[in-house]
Amino acid sequence: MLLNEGQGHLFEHWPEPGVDDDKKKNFFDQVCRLNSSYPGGLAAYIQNAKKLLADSKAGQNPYDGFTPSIPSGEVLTFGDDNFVSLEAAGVKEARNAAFVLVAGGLGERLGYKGIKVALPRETTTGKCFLQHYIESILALQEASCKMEGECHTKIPFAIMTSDDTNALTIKLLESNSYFGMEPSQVKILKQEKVACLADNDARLALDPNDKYKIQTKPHGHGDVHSLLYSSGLLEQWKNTGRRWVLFFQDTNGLLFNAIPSALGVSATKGYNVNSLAVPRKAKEAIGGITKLTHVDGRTMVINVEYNQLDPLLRATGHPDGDANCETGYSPYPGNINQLILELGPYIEELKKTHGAISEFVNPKYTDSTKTAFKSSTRLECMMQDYPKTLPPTAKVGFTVMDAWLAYAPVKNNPEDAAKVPKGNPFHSATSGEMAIYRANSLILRKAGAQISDPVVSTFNGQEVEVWPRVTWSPRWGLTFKDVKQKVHGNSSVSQRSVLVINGRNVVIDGLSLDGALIVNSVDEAEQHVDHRDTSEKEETRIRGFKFEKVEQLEVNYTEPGKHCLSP
Ligand code: UGB
Repeated sequence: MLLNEGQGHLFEHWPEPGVDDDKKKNFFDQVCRLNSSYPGGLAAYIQNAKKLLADSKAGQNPYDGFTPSIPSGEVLTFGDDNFVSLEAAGVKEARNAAFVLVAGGLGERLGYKGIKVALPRETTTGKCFLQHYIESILALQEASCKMEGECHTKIPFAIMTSDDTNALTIKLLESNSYFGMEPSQVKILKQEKVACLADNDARLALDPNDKYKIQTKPHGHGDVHSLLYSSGLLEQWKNTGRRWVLFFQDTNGLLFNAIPSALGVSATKGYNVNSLAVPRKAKEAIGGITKLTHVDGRTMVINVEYNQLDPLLRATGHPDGDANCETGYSPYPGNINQLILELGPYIEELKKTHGAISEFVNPKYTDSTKTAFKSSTRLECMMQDYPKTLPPTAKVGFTVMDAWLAYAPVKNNPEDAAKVPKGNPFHSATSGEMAIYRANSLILRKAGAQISDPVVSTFNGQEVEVWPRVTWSPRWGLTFKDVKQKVHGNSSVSQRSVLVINGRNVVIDGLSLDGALIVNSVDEAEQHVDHRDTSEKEETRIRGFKFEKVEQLEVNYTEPGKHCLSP
């Protein structure tokens, strides 16, 4: 097969039989892995690569023939009656859901060496992203089952890892007893890398350090579809009555604020595909959801990556390109890569495609003749491109929510974050943590509590609002209705306060907090940390501050019942 596909160069340097036989066997083992992990096998990979490389050389734009226009979708307003009823509908449906976390990326942009799901979501409690995600799924499971009067459902949770993240993800789960989830609920799917391409003829590149090894690189988060299909998980989920598959990314600490209502939208609108989106600042480094109309009449509502949206707009009669409109935002909502797919139609589609996703290639050429590459390249794919192969009858929608409520990813290192244009979000560890406190403070405010205004502070060159450090466990505040029922209007929290709420039945009544409840009460809560200070832990350096734990009041109730906490 390799010879048929023009890969004879891979064997040119091979010595006669009997020499290096073990290494040759390892070579074919790798070829087998590369062959079985790609829909259609390695031959299909090489053929797809030849076509995409030829298109790239010819300067063909994948959006040729398409005109972009502003799409229309569901726009939700946090806390209004519609939002509250959608949240209730979503919680009800949650017992029919399965969750999929794509966590194969290493976070090179963040400049953090560990796995991103092990990073603290916020440093008041120090709980990591993975713990928060699992606790959120368990809280949904508990609430959903309670609503339906049953208690058997276990919501499945799949995690896509890669060679870069697999061992550390498993270790994190095992050393923390799966954060309370039953181990059988969790399925790990490891994505394989794909072969690198050395030239325009799609000749596979050999590893510079090992002539019996094909060089490989990540294929992208789009692999999740073929892995779910080939693992048989989707059929298994269908057979146990699942109806929805919810995909999400590794470091968005606000995401679960949006899940109940977005799932409610999917269920009430009957969407086969529902993408979550937030208002997006022009040129912000997240994809824009766009309606594309082809000259042949086809239309689709799809994510257009940030680096392609601006040129596409300029080429189709919008001389300002990707620009903010009168609202101060781009008219193209920002894709936050949280997809809700209806399982039945999803399986039917994957039976046809086996999970293959539309791919792209991004070679860096040595010069304008485009004949040679600076370094090897590979095909890539993105999970949000799934709708590209769907028939026009598919119900594809999207749901827009406020960014303060739903989106605060941790992607950028301090230096890059500090260079983000003023007014655009930093998407750093610093802003990701501050966004949690801001969202929780705003939710408490909306529930009627008096929450002081934030102060503005600069950490690692990023000016952020510092709200009271309010954080709670998902079981306490899963939906706005839950929070509203548990917070009475006669409560207040000052800016310098820390409030950690754990436990489902805590009611906040008559609280006047100017200090720390459960965790730390400090004047200078955050100590500045320079990201170049190597004496600090890496996870602290990338956020630019740490808590000085001076004094704390922690109350543990071992018996249920009414307890009164006196000043
Ligand atoms: N990931 C994998 O699991 N495997 C891989 O091979 C690669 C990544 P990035 P990206 O929400 O801000 C996406 O690198 O791809 C996981 C959208 O394309 O953080 O640059 C990885 O672990 C973009 O439209 O993001 O941009 C992580 O969980 C916009 O929505 C996830 O995939 C943007 O995210 C995303 O990987 C955003």
